[in-house]
Amino acid sequence: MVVNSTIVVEAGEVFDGAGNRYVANPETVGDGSQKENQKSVFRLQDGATLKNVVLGAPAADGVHAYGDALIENVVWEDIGEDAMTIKEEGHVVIRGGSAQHGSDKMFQINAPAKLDIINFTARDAGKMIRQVGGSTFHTEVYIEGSVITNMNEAIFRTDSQTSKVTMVNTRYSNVGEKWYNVEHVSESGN
Ligand code: DGU
Ligand code: CA
Ligand code: CA
Ligand code: CA
Repeated sequence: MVVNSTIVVEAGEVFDGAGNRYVANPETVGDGSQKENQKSVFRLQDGATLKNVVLGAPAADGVHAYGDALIENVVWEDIGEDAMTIKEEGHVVIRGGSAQHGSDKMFQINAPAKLDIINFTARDAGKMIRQVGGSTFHTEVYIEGSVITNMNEAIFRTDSQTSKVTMVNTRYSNVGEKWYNVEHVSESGN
């Protein structure tokens, strides 16, 4: 279906897309280019769940999370400006699903957060995870049971000396520097 204005998943609610494909109206939401200020296809309020959704092209500015969120079995067929942005402090869990074809970022962290990525397939982007440039807040990234291929720059890039990444039981290849400026890395079983 064509999304003409951002779909808001209210606090604590579950949006189950039942496997349907959602594409942005390029005129009103965003064309999926690298232009900033596109709107998101989905906006997740605190405690929202988004599941069983396919984001087709154009995917505009993807998914915006405002607080805690569960993003389960969501497939980005062609990442837009980016795939998912943490806009407000919270704990965001991405479980299952995949994302591909990003010109630059896949997951963008713009507020202090925990981001867990479990059983996810990430391929073909600039970097998988970026903490907003120049920020020094503390973020914790946890990656488990995932497959990561073809990142030009890194899996995680940050400018914060306190941010951490843990990666376990994950297969990866051709991921650039892997950890770009990350001071605290813990890995096992990869
Ligand atoms: O270059 O503000 O990529 O949320 C700085 C920009 C950048 C953000 C970010 C986002 O940090 O636009 O899409
Ligand atoms: Ca951006
Ligand atoms: Ca793309
Ligand atoms: Ca963006």
